[in-house]
Amino acid sequence: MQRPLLLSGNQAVARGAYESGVRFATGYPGTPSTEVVESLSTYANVHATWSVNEKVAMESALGAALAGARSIVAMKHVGLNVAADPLFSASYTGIRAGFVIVVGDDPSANSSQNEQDSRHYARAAKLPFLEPADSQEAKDFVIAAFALSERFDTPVIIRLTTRVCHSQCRVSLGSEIHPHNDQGPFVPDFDKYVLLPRQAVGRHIAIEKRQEELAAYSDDTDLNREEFRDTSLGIITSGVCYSHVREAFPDASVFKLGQPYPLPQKRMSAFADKVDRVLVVEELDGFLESEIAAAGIAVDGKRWVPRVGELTPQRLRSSFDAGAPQPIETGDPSITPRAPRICAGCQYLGIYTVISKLNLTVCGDIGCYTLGAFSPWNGIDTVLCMGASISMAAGMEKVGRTNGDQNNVLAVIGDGTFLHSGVPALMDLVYNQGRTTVLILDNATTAMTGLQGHPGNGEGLQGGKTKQVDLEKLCEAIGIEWVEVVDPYDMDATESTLREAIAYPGPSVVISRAPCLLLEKRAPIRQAHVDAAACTGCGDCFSVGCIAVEKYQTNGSFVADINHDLCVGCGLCVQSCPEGAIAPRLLTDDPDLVELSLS
Ligand SMILES: Cc1ncc(C[n+]2csc(CCOP(=O)(O)OP(=O)(O)O)c2C)c(N)n1
Repeated sequence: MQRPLLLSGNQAVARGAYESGVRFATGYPGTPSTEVVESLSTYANVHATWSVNEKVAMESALGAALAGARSIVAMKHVGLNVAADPLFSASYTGIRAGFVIVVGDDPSANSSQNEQDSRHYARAAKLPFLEPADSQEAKDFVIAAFALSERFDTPVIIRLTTRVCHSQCRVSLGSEIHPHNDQGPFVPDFDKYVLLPRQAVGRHIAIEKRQEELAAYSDDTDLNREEFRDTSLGIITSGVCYSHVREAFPDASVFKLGQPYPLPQKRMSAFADKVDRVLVVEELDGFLESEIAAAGIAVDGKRWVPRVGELTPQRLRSSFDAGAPQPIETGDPSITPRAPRICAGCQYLGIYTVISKLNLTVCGDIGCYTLGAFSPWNGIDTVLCMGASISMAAGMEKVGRTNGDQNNVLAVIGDGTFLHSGVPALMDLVYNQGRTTVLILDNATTAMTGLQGHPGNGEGLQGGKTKQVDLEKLCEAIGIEWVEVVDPYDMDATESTLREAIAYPGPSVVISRAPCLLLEKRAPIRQAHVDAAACTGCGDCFSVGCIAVEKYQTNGSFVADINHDLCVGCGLCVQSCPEGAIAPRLLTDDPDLVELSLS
């Protein structure tokens, strides 16, 4: 018997998959679920990959399940939108070996563009979902999900929320790894796997029957649990809210749902009969509340449980006492708030300093570069979802966002996001004869979610180089006839190339290429220094927005100074100073490094 381990919910999901004998794991990075696939990549006998996007991930994991190997796919909530098309049809094909879909919801949108509630997908696609409350359950429920998947021939969703994904708890490990449930090679089954219209209707009948069987199972399973205490108040809840309920209402009776969908209707009615008043406590939408009310059980919930933002025991209790949703708690006043900032010396500093001079409407996208929307650049006008920059810019352009003979809409997109969902948008731009300029920020990684590999850098998840996509050739193959690569640390050259691209009477692509500084952490070879006597305090260097450039007061006026704990010697502030008061200074006399610093 192994000792218990302290695991995050994500690591525990991975462990549960490993103990279930999972053979194929894939997904797409995104907070809060990134570490599921990352952890799985460290286990022996698990083939783990990052897919290019969530739709591809869902399809390849289903393919592996149909080919007889237990498979798991993980993504964040908005990723499930991207994968929604195969999700709905995977419900119809069913599985051969167990197939588990992990989705991480993000109440309070800590790292997301919305607060959507993925539970609606389970109902819409007629799939069961399990909702663990902590890391131990995360591991145990994944094992249960594989069994459920194979018993009912269905994909099973594990729904997590940020707090469960990232909190660490003691997890008792399985004493032995379950043997691989290898179902052998793919066996054709035309009526099941070839979803043509007639087959689809046949499968729909089967899925409705499966729903009834799953509902009966939900009434039976010990994944759902009644806890009777004081019966004047009965609370129905699931996931992390269970812990909040136990803390805020320690005496209340609780029906804890581990398999909230389909609902255990009979047991729920019996629970309601035994308590005086039934409350439903859930984060985000009133999903359970409407399901339970539709089953004819009188409940109370979203009248006072907040729909917006994460719950805490305190917020839950104060909302209950007030009889109305209370606002999201603000942070601890003794902690100074720290806004997310672009790293010192990042290529994006130079890019947004240039963009802010061009007087363009900028359709942005999702990645570290979204931070260009903030001061001092105010360099982005729209952010919607991954890949939307190019298509939104194309739409704006079509209805006249042009200025004489110059298009004044720019799409800005990272290399990872371009490969995720920007490529079809670029193809559409060419096909529909747009003339938008697309700026691809190639930093050779998926920086925002933790430096994952993607086809643009050709780095595989389990080590080793794979094939690398050539972005210039890809754009040319799509039909872009004007493609230029710029060095973002040369702001003058970047500006003139962008101006040329914008004036070009056709679609154009500028690729800004410089590796993310976090890829290769090394001591700087040179750093910027300010000659305080020459600094006039004009503030032009602050417009670069580098956190290493600081203001300090001397004789009643402000001058610039460089924080040498942060400066990486990128030279952008040097270029921004009209007085020549900032200069690079070498930190080494090693001739090889000196040459490197000049190249
Ligand atoms: C559909 C979807 N999947 C995943 C994410 C999480 N996510 C945010 S930004 C990003 C990729 C950023 O990579 P890149 O475009 O290369 O920009 P970088 O952060 O490197 O600047 C991802 C995966 C998301 N927001 N939406």
